[in-house]
Amino acid sequence: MWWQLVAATALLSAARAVDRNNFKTCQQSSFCRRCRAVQEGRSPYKLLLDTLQADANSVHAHVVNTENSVLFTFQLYALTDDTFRFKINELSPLRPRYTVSQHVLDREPRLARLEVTERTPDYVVVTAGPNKVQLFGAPFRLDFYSHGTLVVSANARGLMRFEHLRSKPQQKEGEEGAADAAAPSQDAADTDPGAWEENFKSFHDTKEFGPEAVALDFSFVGAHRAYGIPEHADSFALKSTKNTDPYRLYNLDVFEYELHNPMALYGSIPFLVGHGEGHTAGVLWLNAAETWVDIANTVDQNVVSSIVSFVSGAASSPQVDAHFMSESGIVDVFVMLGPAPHDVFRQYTAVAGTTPLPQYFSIGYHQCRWNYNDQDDVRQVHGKFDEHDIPVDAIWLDIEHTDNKKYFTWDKVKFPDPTDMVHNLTAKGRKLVLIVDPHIKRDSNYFLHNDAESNGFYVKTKDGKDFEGWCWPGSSSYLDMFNPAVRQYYASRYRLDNFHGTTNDVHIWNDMNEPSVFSGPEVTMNKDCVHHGGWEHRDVHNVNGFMLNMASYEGLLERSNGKLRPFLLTRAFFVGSHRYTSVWTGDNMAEWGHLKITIPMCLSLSIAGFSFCGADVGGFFKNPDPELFVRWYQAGAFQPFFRTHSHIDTKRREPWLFDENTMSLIREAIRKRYSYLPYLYTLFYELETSGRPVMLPLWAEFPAETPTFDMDDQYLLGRSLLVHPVTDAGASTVSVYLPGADTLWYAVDSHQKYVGGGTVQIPVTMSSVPVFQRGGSILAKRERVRRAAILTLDDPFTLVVAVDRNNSASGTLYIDDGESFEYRKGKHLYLSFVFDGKKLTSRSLDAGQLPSRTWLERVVVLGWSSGAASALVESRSVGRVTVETTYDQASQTLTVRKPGVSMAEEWTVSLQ
Ligand code: NBV
Repeated sequence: MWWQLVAATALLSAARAVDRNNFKTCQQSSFCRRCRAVQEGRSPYKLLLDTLQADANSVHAHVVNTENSVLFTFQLYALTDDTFRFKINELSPLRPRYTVSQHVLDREPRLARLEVTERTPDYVVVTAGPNKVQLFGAPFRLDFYSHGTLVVSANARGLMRFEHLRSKPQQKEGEEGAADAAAPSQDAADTDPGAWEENFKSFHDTKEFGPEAVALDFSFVGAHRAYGIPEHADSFALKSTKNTDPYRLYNLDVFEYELHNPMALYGSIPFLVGHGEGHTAGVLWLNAAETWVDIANTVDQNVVSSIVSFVSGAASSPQVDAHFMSESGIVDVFVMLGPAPHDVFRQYTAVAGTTPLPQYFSIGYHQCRWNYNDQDDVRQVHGKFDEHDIPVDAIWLDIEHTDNKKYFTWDKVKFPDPTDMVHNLTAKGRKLVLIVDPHIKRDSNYFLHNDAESNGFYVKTKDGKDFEGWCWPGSSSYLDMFNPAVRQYYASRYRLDNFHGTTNDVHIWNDMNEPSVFSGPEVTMNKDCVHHGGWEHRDVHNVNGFMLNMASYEGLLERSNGKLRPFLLTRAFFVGSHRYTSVWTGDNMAEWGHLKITIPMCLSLSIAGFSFCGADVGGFFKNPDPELFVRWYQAGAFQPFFRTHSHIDTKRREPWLFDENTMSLIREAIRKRYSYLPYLYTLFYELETSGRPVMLPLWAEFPAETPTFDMDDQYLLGRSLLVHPVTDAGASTVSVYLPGADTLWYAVDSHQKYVGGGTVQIPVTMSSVPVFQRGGSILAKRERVRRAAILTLDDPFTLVVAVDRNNSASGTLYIDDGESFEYRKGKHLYLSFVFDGKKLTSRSLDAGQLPSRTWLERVVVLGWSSGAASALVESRSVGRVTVETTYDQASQTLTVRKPGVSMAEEWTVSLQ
């Protein structure tokens, strides 16, 4: 069968390009065609201002499509923190339309007060704090103002389209398709032959409910660029789609994906950030159906006229226009008004939630391969890490560890004693991560299949039968995670007494959860499949992987009675997935272009709430040469999730299989990562508490610096480190843009000082990883090399103080037990460090307490120009002592040796 062929091709890595024929273009998708054909400036939608009513937090009114008189409800809510939400739905739909907010928002967004401050026959103004929305009647348009400035406008171009549910027209005998010739209509939804059924390749989509697309345009006024809407293997700044397909959001398993195109990939977050020199704003289009997004930048091409001119009479200003088009669902939109980038990030996470602090081990280095063959292989691999003094925190097992791809089981020959294997790892402070795919082998000897079949837990076909598709195990069915009983059942599979061979030190990797179905249209589930609640797969496709992750997370949480933080990795994702799991960018290749794309791909995810992101280090397909491999390790070491992985057909590539030099460069890169773990962990804590992404675009901190708007080769890790990995073969220099004319930057290895505000050429050798610490920052490191991250928890810290132009600096450090939820009950330390040019002071930022044995081993002051100095340390435990210092004139580095204070106490170090 042909899908077996697909599976077989997946195993061979001969052909090296995505097979575009497997995936739809917008033209091949009837709703996208219809939505994209809507002409600008002719919107038939009218907001009936005389129906508008207001209460304390919302206004509601009716909208009419003047072409067919269909009525819609319109609701606008003011939310706290400069955010608005509006919803449009049919007033009397033939059946309820799916709202994904019920599944992905973990709590109702907090409402703020609003009032109607102006009413005219043409428009109404709704004010909430410093912001307002001007609601225009005909044509319907919403203008969002932040502190008096127009920043986002909805339907300014009149591209709105809301296809109401309708009864299927009677088909005349002998006629193909369902378009009703007897009742001529202007509406493409009535005339499009793809409206009531659609074919793609050999697949037939029976569209029982007919056309039901929703679409709307948004203009980001003053924005130079738009970012976000992951996942695409493309530049961070979104490109104009005038001459291409729109960016597509439809979770798909795209075999051998290509770079720099708008094709869909494994996950979807329909969140867009518009950024200009003066303002940043965000739009979340909360819809889980297949979605396409057109982008137009006025900065690049004069494709649309700026709406500012007709709104305010002002001369043209930069603008980005976006057009969201979804196959079904409702219009549910959050407009985040900024004004600064960090405001938008916080506003987004106030709606979608933040990432809970991960376990400390999970930000260490992960060793994965499809597959480590057996228990002995696993033992040897982690033994070799010790032999070569390379830290590693987890060994991963791919699908071959199972009994014939039956997840939650073991291949008993290759893994006869998994418990022993896990203990061998944990004895060294390490973990095991196991893959669990969502396809369930239809095998009457498989308990999971039997349970699922007898309880009716599988996703159904439109005829009510269990849906069957082809995947790794052969004929498979898929648990319906939209059913709470299924999620509960699934979660309980992770209980230690249910999942033989696992312990609390075994963590989980959810692959293929788009879901990948080899025999399905576009390698996924048929859209007319039916989920719990009667929802078609069409409605929920993009949130499918999220639901699986949610159930897995619950399972991992429950197995430790809520004590330990679960660690998960996912391939598919949607809005909010970051609350449960980390993510990687799927099946990339051992090519330089794929190394480069890791930065924009992870940045796009980061600004959409998903910071815990990484890519397969070394490239999944093909064999990296030593240079590429080293450079990828160096880059990966500064990305939030750091894991190597490789295809089953590639050569083994554990570091010691390379020449001595290559191995030592890899060792150096991994050790460097470990030295920064305290800083990275602090960033993750601050991600949970403030929503600030771990990986940041430079414009997040330097919003007015236009050269940063199109940057794909460098980023900030937290606010204090600027990272520009080497991503070119044979590089001898890299051009690094150091932002901020008033900002100082220090190369972390040489301590050389640079003044920001331009580009510098940095010479590089194979061991160089160009990373710069920002002047004015203090960050914590741990410099002792251990086998694994959790073994360093009691190790002392080095504080690196990088002074700014005023000789001052500040920073934070977060410490806890690295694994439990006790930190939320105050069992942690969250410290603030302030250096005023003479004295470094440590204070607690909150009431947290931790019986910690950690202490301060070293203070390194970068940019110390006053020569040798003495250091007086004061604290309750050490009293007043003078400690040794050394000074390096050439690099202007003062090192204070062994202040010896406990991190759990308040202390000062004074330099004279
Ligand atoms: O489970 C096998 C692979 C896995 O190694 C990879 O990381 C996933 O992205 N999986 C996909 C299935 C098929 C790959 C061709």
